[in-house]
Amino acid sequence: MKKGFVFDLDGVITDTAKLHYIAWKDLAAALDIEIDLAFNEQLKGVSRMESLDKILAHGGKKDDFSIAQKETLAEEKNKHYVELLQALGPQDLLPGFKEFLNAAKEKQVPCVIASASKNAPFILKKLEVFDAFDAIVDPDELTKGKPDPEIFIRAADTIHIAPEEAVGFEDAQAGIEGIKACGMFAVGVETTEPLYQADLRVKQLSELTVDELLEK
Ligand code: G16
Ligand code: MG
Repeated sequence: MKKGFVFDLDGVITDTAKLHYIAWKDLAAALDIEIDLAFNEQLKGVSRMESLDKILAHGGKKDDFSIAQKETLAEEKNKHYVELLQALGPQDLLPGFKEFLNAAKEKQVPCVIASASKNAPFILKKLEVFDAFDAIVDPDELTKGKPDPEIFIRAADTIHIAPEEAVGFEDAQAGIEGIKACGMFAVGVETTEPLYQADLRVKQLSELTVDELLEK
């Protein structure tokens, strides 16, 4: 019997990956680095600074910038990304998510956000679902990114349940690995690539009911 739900944001609640991609592609182009959609898959669920490191390594420029310069580049990308987020609204919720969230709230199942994004509170407000969540794990307080289970352990902790009592929803392989590493039940929301190790795999949350997950 499960007692709480832990949601990733990008790829589970809304598809901001395409906006991250636009902002990273522009920044990379200014540095003479080309990235494509296949490469963008590697950035899903990965923190801002780690994403920048991957892009620089991809362009053979891993050691060309100081930490301060990299921070400036990451800030530039984020400024562009936040501009792109301005147009976001409830119409950008992924199919089935709102219905699933409403059903969870009706049954008083606590819901937490476990996203690598520092923009998560802003995005949730734009999507008009911020108030439905009991907590948002602050990525600034974490020592390790996904696939480490830290963010998922922290998420369960904020709603006072054990990881084994929670269901985690993820669209990235690194996220699924983090969920499984702490004994949580993993629902993989598959967009393009297949997700390995997930206990259940769906294309969208409308394929699931709250009741069937609580019984897992
Ligand atoms: C999301 C995205 C990643 C992004 C990360 C950090 O993770 O999938 O591509 O790099 O957040 O975002 P920000 O730059 O806004 O802090 P998640 O965990 O929601 O899938
Ligand atoms: Mg994600």
